[in-house]
Amino acid sequence: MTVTFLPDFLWGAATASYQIEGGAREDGRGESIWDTFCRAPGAVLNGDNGDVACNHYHRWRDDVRLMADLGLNAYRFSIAWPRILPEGVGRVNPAGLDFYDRLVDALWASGIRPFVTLYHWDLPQTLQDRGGWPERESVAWFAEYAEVVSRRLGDRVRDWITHNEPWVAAMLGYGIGLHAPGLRDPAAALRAAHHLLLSHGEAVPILRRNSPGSSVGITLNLTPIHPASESEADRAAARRKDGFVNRWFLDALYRAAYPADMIEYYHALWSDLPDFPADDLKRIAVPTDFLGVNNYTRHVVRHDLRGVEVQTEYVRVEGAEYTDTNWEVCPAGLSELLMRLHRDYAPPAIYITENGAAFPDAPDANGEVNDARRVAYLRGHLTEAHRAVTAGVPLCGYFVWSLMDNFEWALGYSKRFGIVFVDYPTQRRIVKASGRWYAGVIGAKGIEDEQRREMQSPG
Ligand code: IFM
Repeated sequence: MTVTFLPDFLWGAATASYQIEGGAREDGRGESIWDTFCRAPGAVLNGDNGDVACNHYHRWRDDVRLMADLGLNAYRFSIAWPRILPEGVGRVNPAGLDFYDRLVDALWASGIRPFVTLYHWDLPQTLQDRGGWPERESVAWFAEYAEVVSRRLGDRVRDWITHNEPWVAAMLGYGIGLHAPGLRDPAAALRAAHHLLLSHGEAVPILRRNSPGSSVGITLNLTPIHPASESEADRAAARRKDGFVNRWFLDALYRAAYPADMIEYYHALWSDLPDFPADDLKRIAVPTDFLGVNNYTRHVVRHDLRGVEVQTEYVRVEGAEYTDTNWEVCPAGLSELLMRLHRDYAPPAIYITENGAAFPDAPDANGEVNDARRVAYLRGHLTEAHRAVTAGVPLCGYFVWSLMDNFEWALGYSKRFGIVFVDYPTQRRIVKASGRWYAGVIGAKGIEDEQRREMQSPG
């Protein structure tokens, strides 16, 4: 099958500040919660940290050239809050702003549209010391940060993402302690989630004022949830999990209300559940221009009273392919998700802001990285994305996660998601087979029929 996207479709790759930049103590950058978390014994696999990462802080010019060589017309990256405001609020660090200023200019000069995420999890440590996201004050801290960044970059950045995956930041960071700041307090996690959403609502008008005519949205991690069986208990478990991960955020953003079934469920679990004022919800549901969708897999769940997350347990699917992070490869889940978002929430535009897979890649004897499984994964997902477009979903772009291998949070450098291989000791970049394949897709504005291409190719 040949699958063609519209000519103005955005073909991008995504990264995040703490995962690639390094330069952790340079040019006045303050500490983030991830710097602290990485020092906690046992928190991150192999004791890895983001001090150097992909050294993008120094190699960014080469990295922009690499993106141009791949033919990308968009690049999603995040800004490190502690580079801009080392103490989180108050004193601005001009060198931090200069770094992103130069990056934005270099991207445009190469014909690459910068998609800027304001928050991809590196909260300044000083703000965590004041309680972090569970504190209502965090909304004002984020608004100040959004103001400073958009005043400087707002004339050139046309696309803003307020937050990346607030579910992960709140639930893994404050609920189960798997991510920074490593707290285990589910009620605090819900407060954090609420403030992340509210801070989004506060930031949208700031970005619109300082960056007139730009598009503003938020990125959520969204996953289709399927019951492991048709039993009533498993179907209820799937609905609960869907409420926990997907509807809690989508309903707040698009319906100005948290789902009633989940409010009831949480109240039964925790007596200290805060009230969520209706006025907050109205502010959260401020109209936006697009929804960013991060999707990697689907989840199959069954009811389990001991389950860590809302009394559910993940079930492994017999015969299915799994990636290196143990996520099922399920391309059909992506079209299912996109069509559901369009039907139930109707965002004016959707971008797939992350999609990709970790596999244990290594250069072969010729120094090439033949990641055939990633090529198959991307081909499958792009084909499903196209199916959704055909069904009327306003999908405007696709960002592969990730441009290059990087720091995979609690899993350190053990998982490789890049379409470009990073040899960490030398910092050499090697474009993987998937990177070359993706460049071909971008050039052709879609996926060409492989058999036809093989028949046409000489020999
Ligand atoms: O690496 C992360 C990214 O920071 C957020 N979304 C999921 C990716 C893969 O786990």
